[in-house]
Amino acid sequence: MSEFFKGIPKIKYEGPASHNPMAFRFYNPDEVVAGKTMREQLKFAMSYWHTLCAEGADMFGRGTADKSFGASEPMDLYKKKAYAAFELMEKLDIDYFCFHDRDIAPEYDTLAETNKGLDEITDLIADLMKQSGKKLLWGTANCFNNPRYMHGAGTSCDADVFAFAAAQIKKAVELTVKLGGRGYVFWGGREGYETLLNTDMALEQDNMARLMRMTVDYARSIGFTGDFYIEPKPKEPMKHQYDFDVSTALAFLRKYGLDKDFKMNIEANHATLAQHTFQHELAVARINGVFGSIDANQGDMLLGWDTDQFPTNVYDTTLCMLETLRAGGFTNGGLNFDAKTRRGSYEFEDIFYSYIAGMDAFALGLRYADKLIRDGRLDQFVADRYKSYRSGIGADILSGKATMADLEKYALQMGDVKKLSSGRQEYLENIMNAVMFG
Ligand code: XUL
Ligand code: CO
Repeated sequence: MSEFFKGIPKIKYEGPASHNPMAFRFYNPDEVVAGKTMREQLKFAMSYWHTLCAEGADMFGRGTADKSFGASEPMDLYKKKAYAAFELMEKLDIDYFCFHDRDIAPEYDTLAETNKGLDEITDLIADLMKQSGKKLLWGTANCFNNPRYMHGAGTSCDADVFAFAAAQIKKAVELTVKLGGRGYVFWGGREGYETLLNTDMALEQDNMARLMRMTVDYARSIGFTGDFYIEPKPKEPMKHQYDFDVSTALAFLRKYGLDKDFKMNIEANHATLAQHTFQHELAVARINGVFGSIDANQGDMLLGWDTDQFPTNVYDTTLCMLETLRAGGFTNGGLNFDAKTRRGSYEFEDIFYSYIAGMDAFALGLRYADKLIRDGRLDQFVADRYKSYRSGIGADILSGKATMADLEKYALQMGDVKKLSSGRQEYLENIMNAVMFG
């Protein structure tokens, strides 16, 4: 197969002093950080949709980047995308990829014809995976792009649409298993509403859960042992999406008994759209045992939509990796760059610069998170802050020994709370800077 990214070499680690734009300065795949190689800690994945498909179109203009790869007819185009995908992963030293069904093969007029195309392309992808050793992090079905999903997929008011979505997801699960994927994602792109005036919210949510339960049961029956993920997002494209944030998605999973099979796939820009920090969403998942995988990107705080930029903010990547290390690292999950080059960054080189920037930003984040943990001052501060629960009345509260009456007696004796400790936020923020830049 011909080379698609001509003139771009295999990207190697050259260290912080390097001025070579086609090199890593901080990502050194085989260096051990926090007990594992950076490659194992970070588990970078390429997003098939942004990388091979998105051409930079926005609401006001068509695409600026040409991703036709010199192809003239649909199947040829998607075969070329597959070859290009593996060339890109090889050159960037990325071990994993993620895809939607509609990213990898054309959608024809009938489901049968579309599925035939998927079979052919996944045979090719399976071969390329075997040759290269690249792995599938997760697969998913695109149940939001086609007009049939205008009212939702699993939450559509039309049972025919529910059936079609189920058939599409069944196939996507089969392909995920065929390619050895360790995860399957549900992102409810149209699972929400524009107005409650036309919406039966109770039925829609019950149906969404039904579809997930059917998917889990079917996937387990064909040997899928990986994780299912919900990817929370509060809005866009819908005014309100049911999987609003981690807390909301978790309540949904628990209500329908899906919490044993599902974890979260947390995306930075979705967190900020929900008015949370990325770290908040990761922490909520971690403390509730549903930390799964990450869609790595960043938003623009001056804009109110999902800009899916490549992540370069090192404070955010550091706090993300801090939560990831605290969660014990990734098991089936990893860091998928759900990110696209800006519309003006339209050349193939820009895709490489973007991935290099994102990978280096996360490599720095991992290095700094490890330093912060080894430094120990942040963790020690938090442990000390709650020390009143380790003895006396605090210990009695935690053990359940103290009753309301006991606490009243204690409070009456105290008269009032004497002295509180300072939260020391600025002191802690400065410790973070000292550890990162010291
Ligand atoms: C959309 C988004 C999706 C999911 C997979 O905002 O993040 O690309 O990651 O469907
Ligand atoms: Co995403």
